[in-house]
Amino acid sequence: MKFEKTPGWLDWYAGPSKPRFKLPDGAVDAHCHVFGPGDEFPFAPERKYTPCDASKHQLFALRDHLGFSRNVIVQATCHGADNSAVIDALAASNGKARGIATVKRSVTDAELEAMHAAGIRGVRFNFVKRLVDFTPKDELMEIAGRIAKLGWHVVIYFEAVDLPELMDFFTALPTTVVVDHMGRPDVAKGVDGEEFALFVDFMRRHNNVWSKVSCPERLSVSGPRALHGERQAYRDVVPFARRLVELFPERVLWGTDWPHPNLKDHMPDDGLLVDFIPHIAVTPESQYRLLVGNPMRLYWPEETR
Ligand code: 0GY
Repeated sequence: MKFEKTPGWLDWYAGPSKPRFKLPDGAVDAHCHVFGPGDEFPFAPERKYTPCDASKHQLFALRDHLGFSRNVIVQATCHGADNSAVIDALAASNGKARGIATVKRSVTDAELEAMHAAGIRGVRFNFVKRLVDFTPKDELMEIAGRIAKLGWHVVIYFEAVDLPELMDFFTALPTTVVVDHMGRPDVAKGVDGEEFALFVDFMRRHNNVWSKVSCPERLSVSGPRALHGERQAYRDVVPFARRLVELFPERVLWGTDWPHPNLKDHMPDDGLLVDFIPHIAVTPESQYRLLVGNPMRLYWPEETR
């Protein structure tokens, strides 16, 4: 089926630079997506946007170009609860990818078990209103209870202003909980502001909560400018990510977010994004935990025992 992209859609950047930062051996890109291709894996009727295609082959080529070894592929909302594109990518990865699915209450135990065999290790609950329609919390809690039995975790995506209202639900989840993109702080409010303090407190009080210290390109106000010939872009996001890496070194993950859905003003150079990492994880030990130790413990525990 032929799909028309959402007007103004920015396609992923096809000529990423080589990062200067050398990723540690075995590094995991713990947040990325595949889109279609639409003629093979049609986008969902209930989607809020129609993206460009971004195939598994293109994702794996980026992985190799940047120096990653593995991917965690997160179901994007444009595919609704049809996880076939992610599962197809997992099957083609030679065990080098795991996945996060979106499921409905109607999913059967047999379907969940088949997803587990394919490499799915969690479900994503999305509370970003521009991306999804509302799902009742009792339905999500029921799903969380069922997937907990498989040893999966819950990935949550929300905007920082909504955290107070969602806190009781999040703290009642019976699994490890992984927050996308640091809970999307408004960086203009400052790393010591009340909003980010609430998020830090959430992680401090609940040691089942992890965070992806990802998406500076989405959160930055200062933008991609590299100053003084350096390759450090998105400087205003550094203090936020660095704070989480330093406070919770064993509960942070990093991902490219390729192919970067819904960006409005620029498409990042993924090589430059990788060069953001040594500014937020400043020692080889913290880099290893962020990129290898933590994601391996969560997604490939059988290889870390
Ligand atoms: C991201 C962020 C976004 C989109 C999705 O599933 C999605 O559609 O996650 C967004 O628009 O902020 O993590 O890719």
